[in-house]
Amino acid sequence: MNIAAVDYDGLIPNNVALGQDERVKRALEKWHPGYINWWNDMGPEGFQESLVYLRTAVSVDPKGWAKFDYVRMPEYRWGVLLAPAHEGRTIHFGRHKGEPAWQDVPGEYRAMLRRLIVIQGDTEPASVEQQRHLGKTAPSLYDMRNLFQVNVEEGRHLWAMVYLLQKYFGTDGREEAEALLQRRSGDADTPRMLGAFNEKTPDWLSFFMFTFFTDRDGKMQLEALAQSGFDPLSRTCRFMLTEEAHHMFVGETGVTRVIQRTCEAMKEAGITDPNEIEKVRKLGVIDLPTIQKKANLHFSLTLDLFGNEISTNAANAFHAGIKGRYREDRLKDDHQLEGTTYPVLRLVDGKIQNVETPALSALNMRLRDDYVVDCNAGVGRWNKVIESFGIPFQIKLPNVAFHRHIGEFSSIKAGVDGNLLSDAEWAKRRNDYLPSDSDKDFIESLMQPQFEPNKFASWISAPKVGIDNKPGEFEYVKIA
Ligand code: BYC
Repeated sequence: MNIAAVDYDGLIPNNVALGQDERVKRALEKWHPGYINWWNDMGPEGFQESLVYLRTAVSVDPKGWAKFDYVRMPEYRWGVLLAPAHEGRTIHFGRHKGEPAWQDVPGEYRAMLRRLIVIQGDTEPASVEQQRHLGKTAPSLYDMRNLFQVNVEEGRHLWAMVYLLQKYFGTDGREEAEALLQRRSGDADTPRMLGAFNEKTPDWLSFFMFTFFTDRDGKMQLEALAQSGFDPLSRTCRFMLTEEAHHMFVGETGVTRVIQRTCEAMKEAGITDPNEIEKVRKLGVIDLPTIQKKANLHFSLTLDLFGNEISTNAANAFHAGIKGRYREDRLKDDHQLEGTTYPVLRLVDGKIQNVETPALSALNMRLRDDYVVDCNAGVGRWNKVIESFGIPFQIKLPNVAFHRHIGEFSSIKAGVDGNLLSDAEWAKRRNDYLPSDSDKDFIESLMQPQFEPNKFASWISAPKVGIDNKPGEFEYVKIA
Protein backbone atom coordinates (compact mmCIF):
# COMPACT_ATOMS: atom_id res chain seq x y z
CA MET A 1 0.00 0.00 0.00
CA ASN A 2 1.17 3.53 -0.77
CA ILE A 3 1.21 5.07 2.69
CA ALA A 4 1.45 8.63 1.35
CA ALA A 5 -1.91 8.33 -0.45
CA VAL A 6 -5.15 8.65 1.48
CA ASP A 7 -8.13 6.38 0.82
CA TYR A 8 -11.14 8.66 0.39
CA ASP A 9 -13.60 5.96 -0.64
CA GLY A 10 -15.22 5.17 2.70
CA LEU A 11 -16.93 7.29 5.33
CA ILE A 12 -13.59 7.90 7.06
CA PRO A 13 -10.64 8.97 4.89
CA ASN A 14 -7.52 7.18 6.09
CA ASN A 15 -4.10 5.83 5.27
CA VAL A 16 -4.22 3.07 7.89
CA ALA A 17 -5.98 0.43 5.76
CA LEU A 18 -9.19 0.83 7.74
CA GLY A 19 -10.98 -1.19 5.05
CA GLN A 20 -9.08 -4.25 6.24
CA ASP A 21 -9.65 -3.58 9.93
CA GLU A 22 -13.39 -4.31 10.36
CA ARG A 23 -13.39 -3.94 14.16
CA VAL A 24 -11.84 -0.49 14.28
CA LYS A 25 -13.72 0.67 11.19
CA ARG A 26 -17.03 -0.27 12.84
CA ALA A 27 -16.04 1.41 16.12
CA LEU A 28 -15.11 4.63 14.31
CA GLU A 29 -18.26 4.56 12.18
CA LYS A 30 -20.25 4.20 15.38
CA TRP A 31 -18.41 7.16 16.91
CA HIS A 32 -18.88 9.29 13.77
CA PRO A 33 -22.53 10.44 14.31
CA GLY A 34 -21.70 11.51 17.88
CA TYR A 35 -18.80 13.53 16.51
CA ILE A 36 -21.00 15.21 13.89
CA ASN A 37 -23.57 16.00 16.59
CA TRP A 38 -20.80 17.48 18.72
CA TRP A 39 -19.57 19.55 15.75
CA ASN A 40 -23.08 20.82 15.05
CA ASP A 41 -23.69 21.67 18.72
CA MET A 42 -20.25 22.95 19.72
CA GLY A 43 -18.43 23.81 16.47
CA PRO A 44 -18.48 27.29 14.89
CA GLU A 45 -21.73 29.12 15.60
CA GLY A 46 -23.47 29.95 12.32
CA PHE A 47 -21.63 29.54 8.99
CA GLN A 48 -22.21 25.79 8.90
CA GLU A 49 -23.92 26.19 5.52
CA SER A 50 -21.30 28.62 4.22
CA LEU A 51 -18.73 27.52 1.67
CA VAL A 52 -15.28 27.87 3.21
CA TYR A 53 -12.05 27.72 1.20
CA LEU A 54 -10.35 25.00 3.25
CA ARG A 55 -7.39 22.75 2.83
CA THR A 56 -7.93 19.03 3.24
CA ALA A 57 -5.13 16.51 3.58
CA VAL A 58 -5.04 14.21 0.59
CA SER A 59 -1.66 12.67 1.28
CA VAL A 60 0.95 12.56 4.02
CA ASP A 61 3.79 13.33 1.66
CA PRO A 62 5.51 16.41 3.12
CA LYS A 63 6.11 17.74 -0.40
CA GLY A 64 2.42 18.11 -1.21
CA TRP A 65 -0.19 16.85 1.17
CA ALA A 66 -3.13 19.22 0.94
CA LYS A 67 -5.68 20.42 -1.56
CA PHE A 68 -7.76 23.59 -1.27
CA ASP A 69 -11.42 23.85 -2.17
CA TYR A 70 -14.75 25.25 -1.03
CA VAL A 71 -16.29 22.99 1.61
CA ARG A 72 -19.26 23.24 3.98
CA MET A 73 -17.69 22.55 7.36
CA PRO A 74 -19.98 19.69 8.44
CA GLU A 75 -18.99 17.98 5.16
CA TYR A 76 -15.25 18.33 5.81
CA ARG A 77 -13.51 14.97 5.35
CA TRP A 78 -12.11 14.36 8.81
CA GLY A 79 -9.87 11.34 8.68
CA VAL A 80 -7.15 9.24 10.20
CA LEU A 81 -3.70 10.07 8.87
CA LEU A 82 -0.37 8.78 10.09
CA ALA A 83 3.03 9.92 8.84
CA PRO A 84 4.89 7.16 6.99
CA ALA A 85 6.58 4.51 9.13
CA HIS A 86 10.37 4.62 9.40
CA GLU A 87 11.65 1.15 8.58
CA GLY A 88 13.47 -0.41 11.57
CA ARG A 89 12.73 2.53 13.92
CA THR A 90 14.07 2.00 17.43
CA ILE A 91 13.28 3.64 20.74
CA HIS A 92 15.94 6.26 21.30
CA PHE A 93 15.57 7.21 24.95
CA GLY A 94 14.80 5.81 28.38
CA ARG A 95 15.30 2.29 29.66
CA HIS A 96 14.28 0.66 26.35
CA LYS A 97 16.76 2.68 24.32
CA GLY A 98 17.87 0.72 21.26
CA GLU A 99 14.94 -1.72 21.30
CA PRO A 100 12.56 -1.81 18.31
CA ALA A 101 9.71 0.72 18.55
CA TRP A 102 6.43 -0.85 19.71
CA GLN A 103 3.70 -1.43 17.17
CA ASP A 104 1.34 -2.43 19.99
CA VAL A 105 0.78 -1.01 23.44
CA PRO A 106 3.16 -2.58 25.98
CA GLY A 107 0.94 -3.86 28.82
CA GLU A 108 3.00 -2.24 31.56
CA TYR A 109 2.60 1.23 30.03
CA ARG A 110 -1.01 0.95 28.96
CA ALA A 111 -2.47 3.27 31.63
CA MET A 112 0.25 5.89 31.14
CA LEU A 113 -0.19 5.93 27.38
CA ARG A 114 -3.94 6.08 27.56
CA ARG A 115 -3.78 9.04 29.95
CA LEU A 116 -1.44 11.01 27.67
CA ILE A 117 -3.56 10.27 24.59
CA VAL A 118 -6.75 11.27 26.40
CA ILE A 119 -5.23 14.54 27.65
CA GLN A 120 -3.97 15.37 24.17
CA GLY A 121 -7.34 14.42 22.66
CA ASP A 122 -9.26 16.53 25.17
CA THR A 123 -7.53 19.77 24.20
CA GLU A 124 -8.54 19.53 20.55
CA PRO A 125 -12.35 19.79 20.80
CA ALA A 126 -11.89 22.14 23.76
CA SER A 127 -10.23 24.77 21.57
CA VAL A 128 -13.03 24.52 18.99
CA GLU A 129 -15.55 25.09 21.77
CA GLN A 130 -13.60 28.08 23.07
CA GLN A 131 -13.55 29.69 19.62
CA ARG A 132 -17.04 28.84 18.45
CA HIS A 133 -18.53 32.30 18.68
CA LEU A 134 -15.70 34.15 16.87
CA GLY A 135 -16.96 33.74 13.30
CA LYS A 136 -19.63 36.37 13.93
CA THR A 137 -17.06 39.08 14.62
CA ALA A 138 -14.38 38.08 12.10
CA PRO A 139 -12.32 41.12 11.03
CA SER A 140 -12.23 39.80 7.44
CA LEU A 141 -13.18 36.79 5.34
CA TYR A 142 -9.50 35.88 5.22
CA ASP A 143 -9.37 35.67 9.02
CA MET A 144 -12.69 33.87 9.20
CA ARG A 145 -11.36 31.22 6.85
CA ASN A 146 -8.22 30.82 8.94
CA LEU A 147 -10.30 30.39 12.10
CA PHE A 148 -12.40 27.68 10.46
CA GLN A 149 -9.29 25.98 9.06
CA VAL A 150 -7.84 25.81 12.55
CA ASN A 151 -11.18 24.52 13.89
CA VAL A 152 -11.63 21.69 11.36
CA GLU A 153 -8.03 20.61 11.88
CA GLU A 154 -8.44 20.55 15.66
CA GLY A 155 -11.45 18.35 14.91
CA ARG A 156 -9.18 16.09 12.86
CA HIS A 157 -6.67 15.98 15.69
CA LEU A 158 -9.44 14.67 17.90
CA TRP A 159 -10.01 11.96 15.27
CA ALA A 160 -6.31 11.17 15.40
CA MET A 161 -6.40 10.48 19.15
CA VAL A 162 -9.73 8.66 18.96
CA TYR A 163 -8.31 6.31 16.35
CA LEU A 164 -5.50 5.37 18.75
CA LEU A 165 -7.97 4.84 21.60
CA GLN A 166 -10.31 2.71 19.46
CA LYS A 167 -7.59 0.65 17.86
CA TYR A 168 -5.31 -0.02 20.81
CA PHE A 169 -7.30 0.34 24.04
CA GLY A 170 -10.38 -1.89 23.69
CA THR A 171 -13.42 -1.17 25.83
CA ASP A 172 -11.84 1.55 27.94
CA GLY A 173 -10.55 3.21 24.77
CA ARG A 174 -14.11 3.31 23.43
CA GLU A 175 -15.35 4.78 26.71
CA GLU A 176 -12.65 7.45 26.67
CA ALA A 177 -13.54 8.28 23.04
CA GLU A 178 -17.16 8.81 24.08
CA ALA A 179 -16.13 10.94 27.06
CA LEU A 180 -14.10 13.22 24.76
CA LEU A 181 -17.42 14.21 23.16
CA GLN A 182 -19.14 14.73 26.51
CA ARG A 183 -16.81 17.14 28.34
CA ARG A 184 -17.27 20.83 27.56
CA SER A 185 -14.89 23.76 27.82
CA GLY A 186 -15.73 25.91 30.84
CA ASP A 187 -18.58 23.64 32.02
CA ALA A 188 -18.90 23.63 35.81
CA ASP A 189 -19.75 19.90 35.98
CA THR A 190 -17.89 18.39 33.03
CA PRO A 191 -15.01 20.74 32.22
CA ARG A 192 -12.13 19.98 29.84
CA MET A 193 -9.10 18.46 31.56
CA LEU A 194 -6.49 21.25 31.49
CA GLY A 195 -6.99 24.73 32.88
CA ALA A 196 -6.24 26.89 29.81
CA PHE A 197 -8.85 24.98 27.83
CA ASN A 198 -11.61 26.10 30.16
CA GLU A 199 -10.79 29.79 29.75
CA LYS A 200 -12.72 32.02 27.39
CA THR A 201 -11.37 33.21 24.04
CA PRO A 202 -13.52 36.34 24.10
CA ASP A 203 -12.19 38.26 21.10
CA TRP A 204 -9.95 38.01 18.08
CA LEU A 205 -6.84 39.35 19.79
CA SER A 206 -7.26 36.50 22.28
CA PHE A 207 -7.68 34.07 19.39
CA PHE A 208 -4.40 35.21 17.84
CA MET A 209 -2.65 35.08 21.23
CA PHE A 210 -4.10 31.62 21.85
CA THR A 211 -2.89 30.31 18.51
CA PHE A 212 0.51 31.89 19.11
CA PHE A 213 1.00 30.76 22.72
CA THR A 214 -1.29 27.80 23.36
CA ASP A 215 -1.01 26.12 19.97
CA ARG A 216 2.73 26.41 20.50
CA ASP A 217 2.38 24.33 23.65
CA GLY A 218 0.56 21.93 21.32
CA LYS A 219 3.61 21.94 19.07
CA MET A 220 5.99 21.25 21.98
CA GLN A 221 3.86 18.47 23.44
CA LEU A 222 3.34 16.89 20.02
CA GLU A 223 7.08 17.06 19.33
CA ALA A 224 7.68 15.28 22.66
CA LEU A 225 5.03 12.63 21.89
CA ALA A 226 6.33 12.26 18.31
CA GLN A 227 9.48 10.83 19.95
CA SER A 228 7.44 8.08 21.57
CA GLY A 229 8.52 4.46 21.43
CA PHE A 230 4.86 3.64 20.74
CA ASP A 231 5.14 4.00 16.98
CA PRO A 232 1.48 4.68 16.08
CA LEU A 233 1.48 7.63 18.51
CA SER A 234 4.73 8.92 17.08
CA ARG A 235 3.47 8.72 13.50
CA THR A 236 0.14 10.34 14.38
CA CYS A 237 1.84 13.25 16.12
CA ARG A 238 4.30 13.73 13.28
CA PHE A 239 1.48 14.30 10.85
CA MET A 240 -0.43 16.53 13.28
CA LEU A 241 2.65 18.74 13.49
CA THR A 242 2.43 19.38 9.75
CA GLU A 243 -1.02 20.88 10.27
CA GLU A 244 -0.08 22.64 13.51
CA ALA A 245 2.44 24.87 11.74
CA HIS A 246 -0.40 26.78 10.06
CA HIS A 247 -2.09 27.39 13.40
CA MET A 248 0.96 29.11 14.77
CA PHE A 249 1.30 31.05 11.53
CA VAL A 250 -2.25 32.32 12.11
CA GLY A 251 -1.30 33.42 15.63
CA GLU A 252 2.01 35.00 14.84
CA THR A 253 0.89 36.87 11.74
CA GLY A 254 -2.42 37.77 13.40
CA VAL A 255 -0.70 39.59 16.26
CA THR A 256 1.83 41.06 13.82
CA ARG A 257 -0.99 42.55 11.75
CA VAL A 258 -2.63 44.02 14.86
CA ILE A 259 0.67 45.61 15.90
CA GLN A 260 1.31 46.81 12.35
CA ARG A 261 -2.08 48.54 12.17
CA THR A 262 -1.61 50.19 15.57
CA CYS A 263 1.82 51.51 14.62
CA GLU A 264 0.60 52.76 11.24
CA ALA A 265 -2.33 54.57 12.84
CA MET A 266 -0.06 56.13 15.50
CA LYS A 267 2.33 57.31 12.82
CA GLU A 268 -0.44 58.79 10.67
CA ALA A 269 -1.79 60.64 13.73
CA GLY A 270 1.67 61.77 14.82
CA ILE A 271 1.49 59.96 18.16
CA THR A 272 4.93 58.89 19.32
CA ASP A 273 4.25 57.93 22.94
CA PRO A 274 2.80 54.39 23.09
CA ASN A 275 1.36 55.17 26.54
CA GLU A 276 -1.08 57.74 25.21
CA ILE A 277 -3.65 55.02 25.42
CA GLU A 278 -6.85 57.04 25.05
CA LYS A 279 -5.52 58.93 22.03
CA VAL A 280 -4.44 55.68 20.37
CA ARG A 281 -7.77 54.01 21.09
CA LYS A 282 -9.63 56.91 19.48
CA LEU A 283 -7.96 55.84 16.22
CA GLY A 284 -9.87 52.53 16.36
CA VAL A 285 -6.76 50.44 17.01
CA ILE A 286 -5.48 48.50 20.02
CA ASP A 287 -2.78 50.31 22.01
CA LEU A 288 0.49 48.45 22.53
CA PRO A 289 0.24 48.28 26.37
CA THR A 290 -3.05 46.41 26.02
CA ILE A 291 -1.50 44.01 23.51
CA GLN A 292 1.23 43.42 26.11
CA LYS A 293 -1.40 42.62 28.76
CA LYS A 294 -3.06 40.09 26.48
CA ALA A 295 0.33 38.47 25.86
CA ASN A 296 0.91 38.34 29.65
CA LEU A 297 -2.40 36.59 30.12
CA HIS A 298 -2.07 33.97 27.39
CA PHE A 299 1.59 33.24 28.08
CA SER A 300 0.97 32.66 31.79
CA LEU A 301 -2.11 30.50 31.20
CA THR A 302 -0.15 28.42 28.72
CA LEU A 303 2.81 27.90 31.07
CA ASP A 304 0.40 26.05 33.36
CA LEU A 305 -0.02 23.43 30.60
CA PHE A 306 3.51 22.22 31.19
CA GLY A 307 2.51 20.80 34.57
CA ASN A 308 4.52 20.88 37.79
CA GLU A 309 8.19 21.84 38.09
CA ILE A 310 9.01 18.47 39.59
CA SER A 311 7.04 15.66 38.01
CA THR A 312 7.22 11.93 38.61
CA ASN A 313 4.72 11.46 35.77
CA ALA A 314 7.12 13.12 33.34
CA ALA A 315 10.09 11.12 34.70
CA ASN A 316 8.17 7.85 34.36
CA ALA A 317 6.99 8.63 30.84
CA PHE A 318 10.54 9.40 29.72
CA HIS A 319 12.07 6.43 31.48
CA ALA A 320 9.46 4.18 29.84
CA GLY A 321 10.24 5.58 26.36
CA ILE A 322 6.69 6.98 26.01
CA LYS A 323 7.28 10.75 25.94
CA GLY A 324 10.64 12.26 25.00
CA ARG A 325 12.13 15.71 25.12
CA TYR A 326 11.66 18.35 22.43
CA ARG A 327 13.37 16.92 19.35
CA GLU A 328 14.99 14.18 21.43
CA ASP A 329 16.42 12.62 18.27
CA ARG A 330 18.59 15.71 17.66
CA LEU A 331 19.98 15.95 21.20
CA LYS A 332 23.49 14.79 21.96
CA ASP A 333 23.60 13.02 25.32
CA ASP A 334 22.96 9.53 26.67
CA HIS A 335 19.13 9.91 26.33
CA GLN A 336 18.69 8.26 29.71
CA LEU A 337 19.50 11.13 32.06
CA GLU A 338 20.13 8.96 35.13
CA GLY A 339 22.29 10.84 37.59
CA THR A 340 22.24 14.14 35.66
CA THR A 341 20.68 17.38 36.77
CA TYR A 342 18.83 20.29 35.20
CA PRO A 343 18.37 23.83 36.64
CA VAL A 344 14.77 24.56 37.59
CA LEU A 345 13.41 27.89 38.79
CA ARG A 346 11.92 27.29 42.22
CA LEU A 347 10.80 29.21 45.25
CA VAL A 348 13.50 28.96 47.90
CA ASP A 349 13.37 31.00 51.14
CA GLY A 350 10.89 33.34 49.52
CA LYS A 351 13.10 33.92 46.49
CA ILE A 352 12.86 32.66 42.90
CA GLN A 353 16.09 30.78 42.27
CA ASN A 354 17.54 28.16 39.99
CA VAL A 355 17.92 24.82 41.73
CA GLU A 356 19.82 21.89 40.22
CA THR A 357 17.24 19.11 40.09
CA PRO A 358 17.43 15.48 38.90
CA ALA A 359 17.01 15.83 35.14
CA LEU A 360 14.35 13.12 34.91
CA SER A 361 12.03 14.90 37.35
CA ALA A 362 12.62 18.22 35.61
CA LEU A 363 11.47 17.20 32.15
CA ASN A 364 8.33 19.36 32.20
CA MET A 365 10.55 22.37 32.85
CA ARG A 366 13.01 21.43 30.17
CA LEU A 367 10.16 21.34 27.66
CA ARG A 368 8.85 24.60 29.04
CA ASP A 369 12.27 26.25 28.70
CA ASP A 370 12.40 25.14 25.05
CA TYR A 371 8.92 26.58 24.66
CA VAL A 372 9.95 29.95 26.09
CA VAL A 373 12.85 30.14 23.62
CA ASP A 374 10.45 29.42 20.76
CA CYS A 375 7.99 32.07 22.01
CA ASN A 376 10.75 34.65 22.36
CA ALA A 377 11.75 34.20 18.73
CA GLY A 378 8.19 35.09 17.66
CA VAL A 379 7.97 38.02 20.08
CA GLY A 380 11.25 39.30 18.64
CA ARG A 381 9.62 39.39 15.20
CA TRP A 382 6.69 41.42 16.61
CA ASN A 383 9.17 43.85 18.14
CA LYS A 384 10.91 44.33 14.79
CA VAL A 385 7.62 45.73 13.44
CA ILE A 386 7.31 48.21 16.33
CA GLU A 387 10.96 49.16 15.94
CA SER A 388 10.51 49.79 12.20
CA PHE A 389 8.07 52.58 13.12
CA GLY A 390 10.53 54.03 15.63
CA ILE A 391 8.06 53.61 18.50
CA PRO A 392 9.80 53.17 21.86
CA PHE A 393 8.04 49.99 23.01
CA GLN A 394 8.90 46.32 23.25
CA ILE A 395 6.64 43.39 23.96
CA LYS A 396 8.23 41.28 26.72
CA LEU A 397 7.29 37.88 28.05
CA PRO A 398 6.56 38.03 31.76
CA ASN A 399 8.56 36.05 34.32
CA VAL A 400 7.53 32.40 34.61
CA ALA A 401 6.36 33.05 38.18
CA PHE A 402 3.77 35.58 37.03
CA HIS A 403 0.04 34.70 37.32
CA ARG A 404 0.40 30.97 37.75
CA HIS A 405 -2.19 28.40 38.75
CA ILE A 406 -0.12 25.20 38.58
CA GLY A 407 3.19 24.43 40.27
CA GLU A 408 5.47 26.23 42.73
CA PHE A 409 4.38 29.74 41.90
CA SER A 410 0.65 29.13 42.18
CA SER A 411 0.96 29.81 45.90
CA ILE A 412 2.51 33.26 45.52
CA LYS A 413 1.83 36.50 43.70
CA ALA A 414 4.53 37.85 41.43
CA GLY A 415 4.79 40.82 39.11
CA VAL A 416 5.80 40.54 35.45
CA ASP A 417 9.46 40.93 36.43
CA GLY A 418 9.23 38.08 38.95
CA ASN A 419 9.17 40.42 41.94
CA LEU A 420 7.13 38.92 44.77
CA LEU A 421 4.04 40.91 45.74
CA SER A 422 1.74 40.89 48.74
CA ASP A 423 -1.95 40.23 48.06
CA ALA A 424 -2.65 43.93 48.51
CA GLU A 425 0.11 44.95 46.08
CA TRP A 426 -1.11 42.41 43.56
CA ALA A 427 -4.67 43.72 43.83
CA LYS A 428 -3.31 47.23 43.16
CA ARG A 429 -1.15 46.22 40.21
CA ARG A 430 -3.31 43.52 38.62
CA ASN A 431 -4.85 45.80 36.01
CA ASP A 432 -1.40 47.05 34.98
CA TYR A 433 -0.45 43.48 34.12
CA LEU A 434 -3.60 41.83 32.85
CA PRO A 435 -6.52 43.12 30.77
CA SER A 436 -8.92 45.08 32.99
CA ASP A 437 -12.68 45.17 32.50
CA SER A 438 -12.37 48.45 30.65
CA ASP A 439 -9.62 47.02 28.39
CA LYS A 440 -11.93 44.11 27.63
CA ASP A 441 -14.86 46.44 26.92
CA PHE A 442 -12.71 48.49 24.59
CA ILE A 443 -11.51 45.45 22.63
CA GLU A 444 -15.04 44.13 22.47
CA SER A 445 -16.21 47.45 21.04
CA LEU A 446 -13.79 46.95 18.14
CA MET A 447 -15.03 43.47 17.30
CA GLN A 448 -17.23 44.55 14.42
CA PRO A 449 -17.58 42.04 11.61
CA GLN A 450 -16.08 42.85 8.23
CA PHE A 451 -17.42 40.38 5.69
CA GLU A 452 -16.60 42.14 2.41
CA PRO A 453 -13.78 40.56 0.40
CA ASN A 454 -10.48 42.44 0.70
CA LYS A 455 -11.71 44.62 3.55
CA PHE A 456 -10.38 44.51 7.10
CA ALA A 457 -11.61 45.78 10.45
CA SER A 458 -10.08 49.06 11.65
CA TRP A 459 -7.70 47.40 14.10
CA ILE A 460 -5.88 44.93 11.86
CA SER A 461 -3.88 45.29 8.67
CA ALA A 462 -4.22 43.13 5.55
CA PRO A 463 -2.01 40.02 5.31
CA LYS A 464 1.08 40.17 3.14
CA VAL A 465 0.00 37.21 1.01
CA GLY A 466 -3.23 35.32 0.55
CA ILE A 467 -3.89 31.70 1.49
CA ASP A 468 -2.98 29.34 -1.36
CA ASN A 469 -1.57 32.46 -3.08
CA LYS A 470 -5.04 33.83 -3.70
CA PRO A 471 -5.32 37.53 -4.59
CA GLY A 472 -6.69 40.10 -2.11
CA GLU A 473 -10.23 40.18 -3.47
CA PHE A 474 -10.63 36.41 -3.19
CA GLU A 475 -13.83 35.40 -1.38
CA TYR A 476 -12.47 33.01 1.26
CA VAL A 477 -15.91 32.34 2.71
CA LYS A 478 -19.13 32.43 0.70
CA ILE A 479 -21.51 33.20 3.50
CA ALA A 480 -24.84 31.36 3.25
N1 BYC B 1 -4.42 21.65 34.41
O1 BYC B 1 3.05 15.50 37.44
P1 BYC B 1 2.37 16.70 36.89
C1 BYC B 1 -2.63 21.26 22.33
C2 BYC B 1 -2.25 17.67 36.83
S1 BYC B 1 -1.96 21.66 23.84
C3 BYC B 1 -4.99 20.68 35.17
O2 BYC B 1 3.19 17.92 36.75
P2 BYC B 1 2.42 15.85 34.23
C4 BYC B 1 -3.52 22.23 21.70
C5 BYC B 1 -1.71 16.44 36.12
O3 BYC B 1 -2.64 15.97 35.14
C6 BYC B 1 -1.00 20.22 24.32
N2 BYC B 1 -4.29 19.70 35.75
O4 BYC B 1 1.70 16.32 35.53
C7 BYC B 1 -3.28 23.57 21.77
C8 BYC B 1 -1.52 15.49 37.25
O5 BYC B 1 -2.79 14.94 37.63
P3 BYC B 1 -2.96 13.40 37.97
C9 BYC B 1 -1.84 19.14 24.98
C10 BYC B 1 -2.96 19.67 35.59
O6 BYC B 1 1.66 14.67 33.80
C11 BYC B 1 -4.18 24.48 21.19
C12 BYC B 1 -1.11 16.38 38.41
O7 BYC B 1 -1.53 17.71 38.04
N3 BYC B 1 -1.07 17.93 25.16
O8 BYC B 1 -2.35 20.23 21.83
O9 BYC B 1 3.86 15.75 34.36
C13 BYC B 1 -5.31 24.01 20.54
C14 BYC B 1 0.36 16.29 38.66
O10 BYC B 1 1.07 17.08 37.71
C15 BYC B 1 -2.30 20.63 34.82
C16 BYC B 1 -0.48 17.57 26.29
O11 BYC B 1 -0.57 18.21 27.30
C17 BYC B 1 -3.09 21.65 34.22
N4 BYC B 1 -2.54 22.62 33.47
O12 BYC B 1 2.20 17.09 33.27
C18 BYC B 1 -5.54 22.65 20.49
C19 BYC B 1 0.35 16.30 26.24
N5 BYC B 1 -0.98 20.36 34.84
O13 BYC B 1 -2.95 12.68 36.67
C20 BYC B 1 -4.65 21.75 21.03
C21 BYC B 1 -0.10 15.26 27.17
C22 BYC B 1 -0.81 19.26 35.58
O14 BYC B 1 -1.81 13.07 38.87
N6 BYC B 1 -0.03 15.67 28.59
N7 BYC B 1 -2.00 18.84 36.02
O15 BYC B 1 -4.32 13.37 38.63
C23 BYC B 1 1.09 15.65 29.34
O16 BYC B 1 2.15 15.37 28.87
C24 BYC B 1 0.99 15.94 30.83
O17 BYC B 1 -0.13 15.31 31.31
C25 BYC B 1 0.96 17.41 31.22
C26 BYC B 1 1.00 17.50 32.78
C27 BYC B 1 2.13 18.13 30.60
C28 BYC B 1 -0.33 18.08 30.81
